[in-house]
Amino acid sequence: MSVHSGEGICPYCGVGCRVWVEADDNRLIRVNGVADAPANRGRLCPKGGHLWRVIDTPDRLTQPQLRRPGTSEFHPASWETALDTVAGALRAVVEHYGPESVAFYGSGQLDTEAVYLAGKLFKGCLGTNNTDSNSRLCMASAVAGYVTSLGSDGPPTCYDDIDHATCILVLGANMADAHPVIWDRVRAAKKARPQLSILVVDPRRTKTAEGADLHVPLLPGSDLAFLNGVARLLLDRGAIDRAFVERHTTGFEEFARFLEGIDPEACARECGVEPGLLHQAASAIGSASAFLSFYSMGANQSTVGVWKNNSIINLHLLTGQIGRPGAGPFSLTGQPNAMGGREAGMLCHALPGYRTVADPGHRAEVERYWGLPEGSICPTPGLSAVEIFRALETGKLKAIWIAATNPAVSLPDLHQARRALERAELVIVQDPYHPTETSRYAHILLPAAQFSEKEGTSTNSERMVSFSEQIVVPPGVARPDWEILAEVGRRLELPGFEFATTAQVWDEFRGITAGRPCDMSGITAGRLRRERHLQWPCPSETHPGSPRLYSDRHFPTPDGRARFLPRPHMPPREQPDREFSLLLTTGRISSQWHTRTRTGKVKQLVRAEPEPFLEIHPDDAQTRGIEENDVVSVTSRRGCLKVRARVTDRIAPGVTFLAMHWGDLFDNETAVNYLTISALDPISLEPEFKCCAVAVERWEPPSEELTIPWPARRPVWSRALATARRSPEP
Ligand SMILES: Nc1nc2c(c(=O)[nH]1)N[C@H]1C(S)=C(S)[C@@H](COP(=O)(O)OP(=O)(O)OC[C@H]3O[C@@H](n4cnc5c(=O)[nH]c(N)nc54)[C@H](O)[C@@H]3O)O[C@H]1N2
Ligand SMILES: Nc1nc2c(c(=O)[nH]1)N[C@H]1C(S)=C(S)[C@@H](COP(=O)(O)OP(=O)(O)OC[C@H]3O[C@@H](n4cnc5c(=O)[nH]c(N)nc54)[C@H](O)[C@@H]3O)O[C@H]1N2
Ligand code: SF4
Ligand SMILES: [Mo]
Repeated sequence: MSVHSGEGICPYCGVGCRVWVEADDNRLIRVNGVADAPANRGRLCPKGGHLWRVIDTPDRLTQPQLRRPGTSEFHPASWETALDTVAGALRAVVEHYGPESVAFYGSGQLDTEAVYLAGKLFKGCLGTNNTDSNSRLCMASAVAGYVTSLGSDGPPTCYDDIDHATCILVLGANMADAHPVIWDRVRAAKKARPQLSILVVDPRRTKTAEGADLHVPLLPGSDLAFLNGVARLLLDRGAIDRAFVERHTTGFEEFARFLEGIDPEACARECGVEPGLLHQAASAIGSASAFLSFYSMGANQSTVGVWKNNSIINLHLLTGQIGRPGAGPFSLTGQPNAMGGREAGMLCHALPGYRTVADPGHRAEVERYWGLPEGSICPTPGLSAVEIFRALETGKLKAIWIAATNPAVSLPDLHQARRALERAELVIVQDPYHPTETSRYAHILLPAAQFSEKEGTSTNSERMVSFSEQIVVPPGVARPDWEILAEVGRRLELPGFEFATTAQVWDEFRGITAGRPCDMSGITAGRLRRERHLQWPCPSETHPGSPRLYSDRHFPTPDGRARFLPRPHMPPREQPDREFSLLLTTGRISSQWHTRTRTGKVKQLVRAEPEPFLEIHPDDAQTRGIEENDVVSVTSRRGCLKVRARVTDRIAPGVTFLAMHWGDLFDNETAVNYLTISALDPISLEPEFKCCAVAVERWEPPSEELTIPWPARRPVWSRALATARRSPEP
């Protein structure tokens, strides 16, 4: 028996809980919270606690696999063969169709080392900015909100602010289910200081809303009306920090004029709530000595997602509530390393160190750092997530490399996304598991080592950069994501992929952040391995790290001032009508993680909520003859699915809710994204997952089996495949 143990960061949510992992004979046997960890102080939620059960499962992908053209059969291949095939196929596609014909679609679940190398490979060396991430479905609106209002991305706050705040606004976030360990800290603060006021703005009476002093159950998509109404009331009450506004902001006069045209009564009508709720919210915010706001997908996943972010920040600027303990706009990050992805430039407009491809100075700096000729990096942003899948369907894009995300469940308007995957000439999927809904479309499957099987670095919601140790050996020949990317770079004979260790990749990356707002240059690989975690900015090796940004009230805009941005209310893209008379909103439940490739295998978690359900208000159920547990069909302009009804007054009349977790690998065609709309925020290009119009009816006949047709065409890279096959198999 060989018991060994080590520490890592939970690979689920952006809270970033530090876990202590124990293994016996290379199998995980226990996961506990680390007592002195700054984020979780020993706590874990049930997903984290059951983590050890999801690593060693029968569906682990242990060997690279290649698909026989025109069939659904995969056969195992050696790494040599698989990597030669990937390199040969990418080279063939780029030579035949040009660099814009390939894309990398990654995720906030890749470690920073992998994201950094993906960017270097595609943006630096292959010459295409088509690298995007599922963060486009998630944090893109928050990124653009911070950049436009404050001058740079990066939450200015930290978790300890909870202990200093006197008023906490939670808008479009269900913290009790989605960021449970942080919600525990909010609850503990409330218990210690009952005068702390908690406001929750959410169309549903969630567990989070139940813990609030004030719940505003606004209609999906009406947040701008709410936020502008509250801002107007703050102005009327004189609850404004004039000195802060004068010294540290621009655009106040224009914003005040805009607010003069705002009628709080009309705003309340737009939100479908009593005007008194807006007055109560303004009173709580206006009288707070430290005002902290948390927001997440209810703000971001909207065609006005960036504007919602700007309008939340407007409230903080009006009241001077930023850059000091207990105050600030705190966008909650979804995934364990979505922050790292932002820092390393995964999004299609970005470069490492919060740089952009559009900025000639930024391009030149990165080209120099990478030792590439001037002009190597393309000056125009690449395709974003939804655009990638649109371009795959039209044939503009030919090849896609997908890592650490399951787009065949998580993209909006899923029938479109699946048509795109079917049409693609080359699909490479890099995942620890097979099959997944996405891996079934792959031509080449690359087995990824996952949590506890590799070392790596990630950044959580509060800018805390943390190191995770390798504790066990990956199954079969699975390898860390960064190693796979580096191997392909070397096979393509590209410069700059000669790394022997994870630490070398990290040290190269941190160097490129020097002098940038997310300066991590003082966070060396050695320091991270000794000190375990450090908060950026951390510009030197003796710097202790920074819990907060903007403590000096200086913002990274050209004039050093934060900007007021007047943002009028705009309705969601799709409105209910006679045919599709209800609004559908979507989100999470506490026991499951995204598309269930891991949490769906833990019976203790599955038991909590074994199957998908539609939340519908009793009035809407009654008019449709629907009773609790009836199977209902939910239909939008894009698709239809059948689930059981949960009749509840936790949701407003006219609104329905489905969780995003169920797909159709283990489940029966119940992916919510068959229904959702792919309308995008024009600035952040984030889709409107939180609002579309649906019809709901009672349903009886049995459901049909799902079949996915396999592509039959001969792809342009099939020669590469044929050559590669001749090399010996394992
Ligand atoms: N258990 C669990 N936790 C998770 C995840 C998971 O899959 N499972 N995923 C992680 C990830 S990647 C993310 S991004 C986060 C997301 O974390 P959250 O954003 O908190 O989660 P959601 O449930 O998507 O949405 C939050 C709330 O927004 C509300 N909402 C819908 N429309 C609107 C609207 O127009 N306005 C307002 N104000 N509210 C609205 C919904 O009713 C819902 O309660 O969770 C992370 N944590
Ligand atoms: N309707 C609706 N749709 C949504 C949302 C919503 O609120 N409503 N939310 C959106 C948001 S915010 C998000 S973040 C997305 C999430 O959507 P996805 O990213 O598609 O969901 P996951 O199930 O987390 O997929 C992660 C994949 O990575 C694999 N994986 C795990 N660890 C590793 C690793 O170390 N390396 C590699 N290579 N692979 C690994 C897992 O097995 C899994 O297949 O969904 C989006 N879709
Ligand atoms: S709160 Fe998030 S990071 Fe912490 S254990 Fe739960 S899922 Fe993991
Ligand atoms: Mo997310």
